[in-house]
Amino acid sequence: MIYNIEFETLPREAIEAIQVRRLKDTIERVYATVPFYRKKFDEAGVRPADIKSLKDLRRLPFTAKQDLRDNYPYGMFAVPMETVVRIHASSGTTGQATVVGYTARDIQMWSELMARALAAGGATRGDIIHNAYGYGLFTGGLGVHYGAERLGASVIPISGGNTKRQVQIMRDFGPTILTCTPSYALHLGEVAAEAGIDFGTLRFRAGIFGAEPWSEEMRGEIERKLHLSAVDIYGLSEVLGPGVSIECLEAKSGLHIAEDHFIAEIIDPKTGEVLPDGETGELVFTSITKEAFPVIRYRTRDITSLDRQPCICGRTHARMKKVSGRSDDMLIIRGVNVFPSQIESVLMEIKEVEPHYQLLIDRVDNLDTLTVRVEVGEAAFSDEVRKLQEIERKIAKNIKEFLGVTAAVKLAEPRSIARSEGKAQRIVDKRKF
Ligand code: DLL
Repeated sequence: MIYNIEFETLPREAIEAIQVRRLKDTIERVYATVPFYRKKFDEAGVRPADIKSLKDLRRLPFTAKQDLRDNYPYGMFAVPMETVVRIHASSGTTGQATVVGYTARDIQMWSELMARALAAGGATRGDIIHNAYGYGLFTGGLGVHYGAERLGASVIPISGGNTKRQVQIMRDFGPTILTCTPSYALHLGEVAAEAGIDFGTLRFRAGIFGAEPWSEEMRGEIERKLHLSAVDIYGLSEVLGPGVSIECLEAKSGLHIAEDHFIAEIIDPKTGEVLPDGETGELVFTSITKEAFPVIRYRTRDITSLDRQPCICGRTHARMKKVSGRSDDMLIIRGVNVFPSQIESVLMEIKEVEPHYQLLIDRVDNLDTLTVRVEVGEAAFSDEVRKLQEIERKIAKNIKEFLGVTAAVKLAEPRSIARSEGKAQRIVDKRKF
């Protein structure tokens, strides 16, 4: 179902007309209210009046995560604190957390975009949404929550953790839509199985999973194990939270970006040059409706490409490909660039292994080493050692053949790799740079 038929199906020219108008307003506003932007624009020699078309956006400087850190906690806010009604922060796993704020109108806009997203993922007023994204500073829990209420669905605000209890609630309350990270979805499946509950007997129809990269193969695994249709939802705190883009249930072919609120660009991460549609690079967002925390050309570090062709579902907003990884998560192993998601795809093709893995990177005698730890299923684990070694060799061979890197593969016992309640931590890089 299309939640906002008027805005989600606008012809391209109309989308662009809205974008230009809102972009001009935003640029004027941030120039007047955020000293950081005024200084950057002055240094680049651009005045708000110079921004007359979407192409002119390119004249503006980028904003990076470091800029937000330098202005920690509230330096990038464009409104006085009295009008800020909510504060969130990004997880901060890769350094100091960044703080973001919302006015009452921002929260309304976010709820609208999340209602659109949930509807695109298959939710309706009649659904019961089991929301296992974490509630708190992380935007996942509350973002989905407000969207679910706006849509008129019933939301179970279960948050992450306490997995055994979650499984009981799933059985007793009959939820029909599951929202959580893809790694936590798999964990819920395992814990349900341990408790003797078959996901196939639950009422779930669809799952709306995101907040971390997951491959097509992982989607297949989740759909098989959890007996539901899985769609991908994307977002980041700095730009909004969840709801920046979403796959539609009909096509599952790229994530529709809410283009009436965000302008997306793809750039070459090295040169900053804007790349044409279809080319892969770093995703950059400019928010054009946010009041408290507008961002101008924010570099997400996420790697993807854009497609502006209308979708079979009727939505006209540009689609971004499933994110293949972050430019700062890209592993460079002896000079070869590899994304963890590519390794995931290779692993998921091997039927004996489970979707739980860890990548350990180290440097021994000045040479990078990659060790892939992956769990085997119960059945394979009881096989002879020789058979296990054969599986290890097969995985190493496939990684070498498809990705060009040499990896040491170590099969791990079932359930031996730590499970996550939110974003999975799959990379351990011990190299000192
Ligand atoms: O993860 C917001 C969110 C919550 C999205 C719930 C979807 C569902 P942050 O904690 O700020 O915000 O992390 C943002 O997570 O730049 C990506 O690198 C990654 N990410 C988010 N969604 C996806 C996805 C939330 N669907 C960072 N695929 C982003 C791949 C994703 N990566």
